[in-house]
Amino acid sequence: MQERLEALEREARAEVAAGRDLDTLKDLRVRYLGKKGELTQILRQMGALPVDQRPVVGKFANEVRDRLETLLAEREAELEAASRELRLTREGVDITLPGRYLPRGWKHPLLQVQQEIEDVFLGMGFTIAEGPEVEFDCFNFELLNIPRDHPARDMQDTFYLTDDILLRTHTSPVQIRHMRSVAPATPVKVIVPGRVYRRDAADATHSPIFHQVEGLVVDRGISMGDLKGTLLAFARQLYGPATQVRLRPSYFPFTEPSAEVDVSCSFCHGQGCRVCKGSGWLEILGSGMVHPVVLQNGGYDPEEVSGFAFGMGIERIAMLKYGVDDLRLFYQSDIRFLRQFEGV
Ligand code: 2NL
Repeated sequence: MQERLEALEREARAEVAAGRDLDTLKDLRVRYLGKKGELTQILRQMGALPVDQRPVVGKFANEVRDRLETLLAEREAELEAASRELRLTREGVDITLPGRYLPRGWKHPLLQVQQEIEDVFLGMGFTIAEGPEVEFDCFNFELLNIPRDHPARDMQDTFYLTDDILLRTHTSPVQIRHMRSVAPATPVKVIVPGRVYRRDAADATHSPIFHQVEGLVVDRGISMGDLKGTLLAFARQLYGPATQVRLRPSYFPFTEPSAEVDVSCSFCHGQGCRVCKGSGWLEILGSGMVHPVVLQNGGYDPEEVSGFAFGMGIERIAMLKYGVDDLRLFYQSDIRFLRQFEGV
């Protein structure tokens, strides 16, 4: 019986040493040490031994069991360590590799220019107001001194949604709304950026959707000098400190007098070039002293206060700033065009 136990131990040792994975070892443990395992089978036959041999053989059998137990545990630990080592190698991170760059976007050039304009006026104490793109006819036209039969309505062909609701053709209705919400005691000093709509065919300089920044100042004693000084300061911050401005007489129904504002061409410094078409001047905005009727419609007494207003197209400012000759480029989402404004 002792010999059978020795043979069992030899056989088990060989198999455990040859075991290549944890599952195999589990099977071996069951086969040799389990309840129905080979060691148990042998011990069952102890009854056939002479009484005096039983303790000796029993002790030996327990020693075999302990040795096999230890052996299995050691081999299991070995295999576990090896598999952990393999997993760590596979999952290993090379912390010396450079990181992956996350793709990062940037502001659309029109938004960049809009925010530059906003920053200049914020710096002069203006606040920013916004309002609806879908407007009532009266806010977009009537209250701005543009009655229904007025030829000025033809100046800006309009998208109508119903008889009296339309897509705003300028951001002026927001200023009207603003005046009516703070008049008559509170002075006004706002700019209104936003999207506007006109029924135009698209070409290099026209788009049915474009963007404006308008400004409005209303207070006691506001003069044309305030208008010119404000717009000169604006032009010099946007185009450089050597920039000159000139005012040319013009006409808008909501201002009187009205003036177009030109800046000296920043490309040729007034010498005349392709961008300014040889004139040395670039037209950047329209402006004027707020018409008394419009002040009244805004809730102010034109005998007590006066004001100036101006409006500029963001697309036009951006085209002049960057020498872009076709406004449609701003809307075509051509990444080769837009990439040029990354980090500007
Ligand atoms: C242009 C000209 C202009 C205004 C906009 C305005 C607004 C109110 C009252 C009076 Cl509430 N005027 N806005 C005034 C003059 C010119 O825009 O060429 N824009 C692109």
